[in-house]
Amino acid sequence: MKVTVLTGGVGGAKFVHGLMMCGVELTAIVNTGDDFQHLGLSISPDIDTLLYTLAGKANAAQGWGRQGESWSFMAALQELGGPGWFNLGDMDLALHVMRSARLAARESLSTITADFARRWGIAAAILPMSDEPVATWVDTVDGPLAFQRYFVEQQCKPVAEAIRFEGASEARAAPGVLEAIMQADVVFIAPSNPYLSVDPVLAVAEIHSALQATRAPVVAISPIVGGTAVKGPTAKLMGELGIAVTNDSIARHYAGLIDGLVHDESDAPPADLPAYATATLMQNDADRLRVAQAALEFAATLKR
Ligand code: FO1
Repeated sequence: MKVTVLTGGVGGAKFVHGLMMCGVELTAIVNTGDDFQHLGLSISPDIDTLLYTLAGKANAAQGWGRQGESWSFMAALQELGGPGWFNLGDMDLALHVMRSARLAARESLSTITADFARRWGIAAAILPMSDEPVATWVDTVDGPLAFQRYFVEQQCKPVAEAIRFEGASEARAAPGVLEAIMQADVVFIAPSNPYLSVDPVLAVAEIHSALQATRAPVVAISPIVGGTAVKGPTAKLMGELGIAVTNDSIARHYAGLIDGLVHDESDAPPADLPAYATATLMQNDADRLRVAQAALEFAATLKR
């Protein structure tokens, strides 16, 4: 069974891990809107979070970076007056250095990412949404912030007014992305932040069109649990954008793209859309497998 999933951030990675444990033929299309240049390094956080999660190397408690990490680089960096706001662990740094060196040697992000996944024995295809740069910007009441400045340095505190994806209108889908959507038996939108982690992927016009054209049912997993979002700024952001934190809002956000919504049993279902209620909080591997299995069962009941 061919399963394709659009994902970004920590919540998305957990769901993708659940799907991988189901043993399906899996392709993950990953948000690159969080990517940025830092100290001359090309950083791709959502790709890295997914690689670490699927390779069993993730620091699950922290949500990003590797377990068992050391921080000698950061200490030495700051002795030299370097920036301390974005933490690069010693092992994590090796990945950023290797990716940056290979990008400088004109390899594509998708080629490099596939090689890292292969080296770590990951049984899924990990595709950046695009090999061309797309940068998420958050327009706040204090002015525009590049994503990592908003998310990490400012800890999502500034009040957001709008979100933009620079480069999205020129960006083409990375190799294999459109085929993975068109040839899938089912396509999922992972329980990632719709506005910060999924929208950059949908902003690549070819991907948006493929989701409308595919014969596969497209199913979203709601990021809302108990009237709020599990981690990160989703609920706060929805409030600031004047969007009610409900599954109706999520369904409306993906209107025209999705055929069904999996949501937490503590929240009301969306109106006018097939829905499936279950416990969607993923606190361990068993939860991840259970949620993925429930989503696959629900998707099997939907036809386009
Ligand atoms: N998130 C933080 O909150 N603080 C950090 O210092 C931090 C460093 C970092 C380094 C590499 C990496 O791949 C991700 C990192 N993240 C950090 C997470 C990053 O901000 C991601 O964009 C979020 O996970 C949202 O997708």
